[in-house]
Amino acid sequence: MADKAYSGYLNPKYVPRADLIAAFYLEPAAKVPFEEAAQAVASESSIGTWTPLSTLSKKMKRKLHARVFSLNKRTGIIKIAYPLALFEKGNIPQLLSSVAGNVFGMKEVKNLKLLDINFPNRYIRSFKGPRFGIQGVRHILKVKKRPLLGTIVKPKLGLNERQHAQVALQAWLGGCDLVKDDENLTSMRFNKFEKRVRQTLRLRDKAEKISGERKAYMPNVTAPFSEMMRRAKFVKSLGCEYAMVDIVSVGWSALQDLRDADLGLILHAHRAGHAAFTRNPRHGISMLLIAKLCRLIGFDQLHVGAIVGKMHGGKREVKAIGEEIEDTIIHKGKGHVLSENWLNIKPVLAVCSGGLHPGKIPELVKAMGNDIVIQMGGGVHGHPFGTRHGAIAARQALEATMKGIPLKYATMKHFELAIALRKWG
Ligand code: RUB
Ligand code: CA
Repeated sequence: MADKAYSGYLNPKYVPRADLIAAFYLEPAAKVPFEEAAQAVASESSIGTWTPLSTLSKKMKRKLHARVFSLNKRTGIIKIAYPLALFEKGNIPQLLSSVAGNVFGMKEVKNLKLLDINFPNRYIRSFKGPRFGIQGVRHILKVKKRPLLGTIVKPKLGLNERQHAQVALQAWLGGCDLVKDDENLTSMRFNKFEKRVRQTLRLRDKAEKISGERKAYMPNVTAPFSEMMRRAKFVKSLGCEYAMVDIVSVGWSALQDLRDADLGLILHAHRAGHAAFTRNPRHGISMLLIAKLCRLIGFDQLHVGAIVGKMHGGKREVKAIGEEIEDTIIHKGKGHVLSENWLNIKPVLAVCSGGLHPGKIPELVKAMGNDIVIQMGGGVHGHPFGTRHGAIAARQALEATMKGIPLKYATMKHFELAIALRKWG
């Protein structure tokens, strides 16, 4: 490499083979040439610093430095190849400290977004991936084809343990398969974790007996690491199938340990907080990449966005995330910057949630297909006649959608749905 700190990291002729590839969107700072900013990113995220060094042999430098092998000033997209030796296998925090570390704060860049990573096979093989995946979840819940129907107990905070369990019971009896805690409900003064889980699971059993269907509860085990693990083991000991975690607030290291503990729980990932770094199209980390990390680590279900709901995230992006966590071979294009081969890592079930109600189901299923969880909080509990009728309406809308019957015809037979559509459209 030449002596300028950031030179020697650009090689448009380089053809990556077993490297890890990262694609970034890059806007250089004022007066910084695009090539220099690109090389600054490649340097800082691999082996370099602001000045040339005498501490590393030329041979090791050649072996380990990253290479910008593709650079497009018009689109701002650069692709960097990293030798696999730069990464510790099975260590997501280390990966992020490298390719998503110092680079975002460098003065050479004005904006930088990590869009996608292609993981080499050897790296992928160092992770377990989901234990259950889409088929495993379907098998446990005995739902073969249709989307799963879920609800979040609402209000998100405020109910006591008994009220929470009662709301869950009504949702299950109305037709929901899944009931979950909300992201900020953990163990509160007015609603203690253990008491809530015991009472809710008791009513889950009751709902199964009455309805003849499988029903599941997803308690939120989010907490400092050792307490989170204790809560996960506790729910498992009571015969609960799931644990739900707020992946961003809990952090990657804890997520890996939770998965690696192999407790036999279906792991549900709530992504609250992701938009702090995924939403800006020019700076941060893409939600697509967050989803890839969740699949590698081994979450069975992940919130991906609902397209037609209340949260940011358009059709192209949400569909691409859905494909990324579901398919084995990912091709470039249509929202995927890089390709991927997931080998034998199982597919993750996409959860569509946020601002949904029965009237949104046909459009959502048309965009996302059947392998999703359709989750609605307000869209069930906000029904004018209450939770039970709200869940009935949602299930009616889902069954009609599966039969290809337009909802406006379905309302002629189903008054709960008619009331829901009158309220929400
Ligand atoms: C939805 C809800 C979830 C959001 C999060 O409630 O509580 O936290 O889905 O967003 P409601 P995302 O159905 O009443 O809107 O799923 O996009 O991560
Ligand atoms: Ca929520």
